[in-house]
Amino acid sequence: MRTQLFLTAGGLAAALLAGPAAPLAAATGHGSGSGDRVDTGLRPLVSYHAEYVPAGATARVRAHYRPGGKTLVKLRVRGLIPNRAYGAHAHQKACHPTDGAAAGGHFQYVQDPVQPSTDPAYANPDNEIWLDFTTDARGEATARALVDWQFPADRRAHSVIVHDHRTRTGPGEAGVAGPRHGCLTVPF
Ligand SMILES: [Cu+2]
Repeated sequence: MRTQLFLTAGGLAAALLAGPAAPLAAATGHGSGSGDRVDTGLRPLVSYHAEYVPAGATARVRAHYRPGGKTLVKLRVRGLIPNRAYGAHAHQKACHPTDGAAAGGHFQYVQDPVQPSTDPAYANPDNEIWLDFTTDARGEATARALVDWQFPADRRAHSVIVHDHRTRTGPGEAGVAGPRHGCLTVPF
């Protein structure tokens, strides 16, 4: 099964388009033993930049692993800068108290052999979990991501990182959203 992850771009597209019915998905599952839902509750965001993620900012992440094989992730934030756009994604590792880089790269369902990944064939909102948002006048926002897959049993995301700006999508810059300002560890 694993070898099917390393395909040409055409094969990759076919594997992604084939969705949950494809053999690729047969080896996947949320597998954490914690049921089909995750809910962090509203928790303090780890801040790496007090200007953009002020003290007292909070976030809540919920994930629902649907029976059909899709994953729905919802993000709610409070206490951020009003009327401001941020980028946000699910990242590979848990939050470090002071080092935003320690959360690693974005979780990718099909992994780009070239890391850090800026190839739109891999760094896109179908293969990663993107949760970009714009805050309202109170500094609050919600975002949701729906993907056609679930975390493999042996490989999953562990955090949501809040970035400086909206996520770019062009070749050579796909997935880029600027400095890491905040983080919430999520037991996906
Ligand atoms: Cu990110």
